[in-house]
Amino acid sequence: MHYFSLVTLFPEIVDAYCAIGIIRKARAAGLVDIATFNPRDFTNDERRTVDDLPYGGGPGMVMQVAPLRAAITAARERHPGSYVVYLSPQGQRLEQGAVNQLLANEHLILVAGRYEGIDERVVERDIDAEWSIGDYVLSGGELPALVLLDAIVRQIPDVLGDPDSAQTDSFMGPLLDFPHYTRPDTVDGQTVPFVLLSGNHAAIATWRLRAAVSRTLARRPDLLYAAELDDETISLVRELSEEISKKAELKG
Ligand code: 4FL
Repeated sequence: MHYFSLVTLFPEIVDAYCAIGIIRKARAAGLVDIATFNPRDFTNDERRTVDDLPYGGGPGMVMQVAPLRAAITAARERHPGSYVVYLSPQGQRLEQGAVNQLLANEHLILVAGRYEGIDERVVERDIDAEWSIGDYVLSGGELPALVLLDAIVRQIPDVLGDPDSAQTDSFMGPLLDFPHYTRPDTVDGQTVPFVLLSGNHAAIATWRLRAAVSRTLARRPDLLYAAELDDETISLVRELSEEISKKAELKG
């Protein structure tokens, strides 16, 4: 069993997402246990205050230490081996490699903050790691926390019906995914590449690898430089990049 606790002022967002699709099935199968902790439930004042003005001035509000720390502490009590992740624009950029490593924790506590952020003393004392899902501004950390949760749950053995699909998706290898098609074979004059209808599995595998390399070269060449490639892929990269530079010479 993998335990996940999400610390959020908006548990409804988390509950809604986790009640559908792959995550719902993983919960029903007893593979994951997901709970939410709302800092507002750990306040003592009449107004259930969770934030206050920033020291030093400036716009917006900052989440206070006490309710947030109490929520994280309550989450820790669910299950030992807690590892606390704060989703924030100041974190390291999340990639598949980090997702796969985070999977090793028995109990992940994901802390979602509001945009102006949380009191830094929580980061200092209560947070083990800070991760960002990308360089853009959101209204809160709930979506990033769900992005991370979703990415991790998909990697838990037995969660996906087909054990191959976690392996063949983009970013599990060094290449982007190849294009996909389904019935009908012609729609509004658009056809499916003939080889995919041929039943020749070797030819299909070759076409798909070629399409994946060609796409990766065109859209994300950075992935190819970073990766260790097998010999077949290396020779395809050479061949297809020569094609691309010849086309560029003709145009230029
Ligand atoms: C968190 C953005 C992680 C990107 C607002 C509050 C954020 C975020 N990655 N924006 N948290």
